[in-house]
Amino acid sequence: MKKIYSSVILIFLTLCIYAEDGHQLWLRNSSPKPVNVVCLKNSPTLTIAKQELQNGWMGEMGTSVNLVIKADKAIRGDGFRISKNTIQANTENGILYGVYELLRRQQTGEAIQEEICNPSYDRRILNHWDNLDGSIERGYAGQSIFWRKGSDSLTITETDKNLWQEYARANASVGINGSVLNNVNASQLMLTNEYLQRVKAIAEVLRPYGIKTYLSVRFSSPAQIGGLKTSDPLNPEVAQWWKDKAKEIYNLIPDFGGFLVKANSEGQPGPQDFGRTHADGANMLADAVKPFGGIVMWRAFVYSASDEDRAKQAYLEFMPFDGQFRDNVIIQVKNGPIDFQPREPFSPLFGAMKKTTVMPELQITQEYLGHSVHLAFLAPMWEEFLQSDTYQNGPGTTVARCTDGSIFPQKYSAIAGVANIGLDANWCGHHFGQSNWYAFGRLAWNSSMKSEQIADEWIKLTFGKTTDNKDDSAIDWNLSFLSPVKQMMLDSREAIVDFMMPLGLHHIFSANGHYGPGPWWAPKGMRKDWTPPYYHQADSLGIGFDRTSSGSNNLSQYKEPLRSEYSDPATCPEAYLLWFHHLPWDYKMKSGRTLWDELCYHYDGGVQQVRRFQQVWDQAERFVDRDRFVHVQRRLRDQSLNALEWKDACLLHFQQFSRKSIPYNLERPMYNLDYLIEKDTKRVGVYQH
Ligand code: GCW
Repeated sequence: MKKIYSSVILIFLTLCIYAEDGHQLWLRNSSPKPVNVVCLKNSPTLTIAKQELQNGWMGEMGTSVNLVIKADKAIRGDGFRISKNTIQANTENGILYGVYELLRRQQTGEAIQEEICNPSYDRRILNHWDNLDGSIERGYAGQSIFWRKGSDSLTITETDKNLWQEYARANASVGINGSVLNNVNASQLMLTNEYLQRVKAIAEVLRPYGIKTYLSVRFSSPAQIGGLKTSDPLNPEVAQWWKDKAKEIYNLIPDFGGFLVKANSEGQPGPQDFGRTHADGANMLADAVKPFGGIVMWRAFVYSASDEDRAKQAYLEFMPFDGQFRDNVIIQVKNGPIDFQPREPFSPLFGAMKKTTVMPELQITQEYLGHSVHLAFLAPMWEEFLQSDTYQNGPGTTVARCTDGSIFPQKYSAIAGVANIGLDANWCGHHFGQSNWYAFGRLAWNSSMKSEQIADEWIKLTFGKTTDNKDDSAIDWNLSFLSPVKQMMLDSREAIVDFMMPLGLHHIFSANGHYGPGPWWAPKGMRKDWTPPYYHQADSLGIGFDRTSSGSNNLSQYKEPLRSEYSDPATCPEAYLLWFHHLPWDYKMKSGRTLWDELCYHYDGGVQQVRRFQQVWDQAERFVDRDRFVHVQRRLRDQSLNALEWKDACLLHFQQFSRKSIPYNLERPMYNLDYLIEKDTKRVGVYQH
């Protein structure tokens, strides 16, 4: 009997050790040592800071840690000065960030010497594309954590509050200090009092963690819910309606951040519906929130069905208004000029708008990078973007420096990421999707961080083991787990570029959810710029979009020397070649291969790379708990299959134009094109999520 009991206990303990559903994210530390925290002030935020230290201290046992709020000119905004046993900051939030930094360093074994850490951007904001019925646009991790449908949709439960608190804590631990709670395709209901009451409740949970709440607003709200005849921004009653609404919101949420607006874009209402401009619309809203210290983030994601190259349109629409926006308006610009593709050059608006505050918008959710199926670590993509040189004020005018306030005078600095969070136990669908939430926070805090460092931290925090322990098992862990898994993460985005759309190809997705390939997809009557052939332009002569002066001349929107460098195929980086050029199939590449052969090598290389990722992960089995191991293993298998579909679909489709054979040393196609097209049309298989 005794024996049975002990085996039951053993099984139970084993299950406890092994049952990791990922809900703890990178905050898994559970064996703290005693610590004595000294802080002369008290507040909800400081209480959290103290508790975090007590619950997570891994430094010397019994140390006294001082939390000191004291003005210091070298510390900016919510920055902090950190040392082994003191955190000093100008603000309470700064103390909290310092605490998380100290704990992170203890856990990862990183050195702690006295140093000041200041944030790159003042506002580090998540954009949730969450609808009020609980669904999430481009969300792949379940329903919304904020909204739900049904008769109890507005009831606030303890479960809701606990989840919001966990969410707030995770954000604060990486420095995120803002959340836009609803989709940019906004419902007018968002601004009704019953929904605002729920916003108030959410804001109350987020506040002690230093997070401001923002809302996306629908421009036609005055007419739709305010009983007005129009929503014309120059109509005084409309302006007054927004002022009153702002007042109502600030009464409920005194530290409310402001509005995010998608206007006259993809069917959303906006000032142009009334013959007014983006500046008219944004300024009217800015005036409404100004007395309360609010901001308006006005999106530049606009493109009409005109014949103009889509990549040029945002620049054409917004540049004429440079300098005409109020100082509390920020123009929110997606990293690339089209739409969150696996690789895009930076949008030419960065650095070009010199008299207007501009903020980058990144997409954390993997709309175009394999949803929650593919393993895609996005820090390398964001690093590439933030460090891109715009040359707008001479060499070194990187996107990061154009937007963080170090070059242009600006009252605010901000960066946004479209969240990948939902009700799934592990928050992000894919366990590795968490690394992108983490990476966004880290880069928003310090835009010059290297992807390698971010991956290193994240793996250590998420999959265990500290490095200060130099015994054999730690060495083994570093060599056999940390290194290969880190390399896999660092290579993962490029692998996706290779098997989906290498050499500057873009937007050749099936319309079917932006997951699988669809280079052929062009139904009659469809808007041209919503079909892949518009982007790849494959014909018997070659492939690619000519954006030089002989084509759409999108390159005229970039500053020299980039314009000339990119205009000449010989000096244009090959990663952007077909983004800017239409080239013959036998164009000679740097490798000496023809363009066609090079394309084949990239597609094949991407597929082979995912198969190597499978090998890396399978060898990682002994270091990972069962649940998370199997979860990632299955997804890598699906990714491998999807990669093969991409390769076969694209090469077989383009081959109809190139009429060249796939180099014989490469793996042969395994699918028939007809099958893949039919599969796409019928929406079957892995396309469903
Ligand atoms: O990437 C596209 C998406 C839309 C999204 C839009 C936008 C919220 O496919 O789902 O709408 O961009 O950014 O507004």
